[in-house]
Amino acid sequence: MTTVLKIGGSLITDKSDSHTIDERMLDRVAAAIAGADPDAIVLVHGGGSFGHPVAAAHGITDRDIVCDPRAINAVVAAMTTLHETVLEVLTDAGVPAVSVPPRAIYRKRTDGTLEGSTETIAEILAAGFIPVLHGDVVVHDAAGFSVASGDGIALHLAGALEADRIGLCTGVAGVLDRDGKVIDRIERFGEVADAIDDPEGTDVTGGMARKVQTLLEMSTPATIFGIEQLDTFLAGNRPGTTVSRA
Ligand code: IP8
Repeated sequence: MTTVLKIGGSLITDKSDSHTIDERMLDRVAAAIAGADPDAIVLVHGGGSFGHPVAAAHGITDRDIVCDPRAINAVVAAMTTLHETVLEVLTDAGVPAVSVPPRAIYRKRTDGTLEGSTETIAEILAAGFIPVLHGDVVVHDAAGFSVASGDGIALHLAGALEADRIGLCTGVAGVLDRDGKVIDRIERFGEVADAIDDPEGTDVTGGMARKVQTLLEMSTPATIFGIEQLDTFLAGNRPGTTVSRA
C-alpha cells in the first residue's frame, strides 16, 4: 500500500513570521510518521514562511514565470533551508527519509500540469526509504521557471505511483465552512466555493480553495485533516474532509 502524504507548510512553519519553523509541530509530524506502519510513504512538504514570502518578493507564483536566475535561486535557497531541517528532524525521529529535489525531475507544461519521471522515486521506496519532496520552482515550457506547489507534486506522485491513499495534513482540521465547522465531504467545488476562506499569510499557490480544486481533478479520493488526526490517517482512516469527485 502506497501513501502520499503532503505536510502543509503552514503547519510546520509560522506563516506570520518569515523563515520560522514551528519546531513543536515538526516534531509531532516526525513522531507520527516514525510510528506509522504503511508499507510505503512518500512525503511532500510545502513552503510555509520560507518559500512563499521569497517567491512573492520575486514575483514568482504558480501562474507567473520568471527568468531571473537570482530570483529562481533565492526561492531554491529558502526551500532548501526548510527542507534540510525537515530531513534532520525526520531522520532524528528514526524515519528513513531521503531528499528528492523536485526541480531535478519535474517540468511544468503550459496548461499548468506537471510532467516528470517517478521511476527513481519508486526505486527509493522499493529500497525501504521514504522519499521527501517539497514545493519548488521548476522549469516551465514557456522558457522560465514557475512555482510547483507541494499539492501539485503530491497529486502527480499519487497518480504516477498509483498510490492507494493521499492525505494532506494542514494547519486546520479539514476544510472549514464559514462557521468553522469541518466539511465532511466535498464532491464539487461549487458546493463550497463561498465557504472557503482565503489563506492566511503570503501564499503564492492559492491556499485551500486551489487545494480543493486540484484534488477534485484526481480519481483517488484525498483526505484533508489537521495534526490531531495525523495518527488516525496513517492508521488507515479518513479523518477531516474527504475530497472526491462525484
Ligand atoms: O506550500 C510552494 O509549495 P506549497 C513552494 O505546497 C514555494 O504551495 C516554492 C513557494
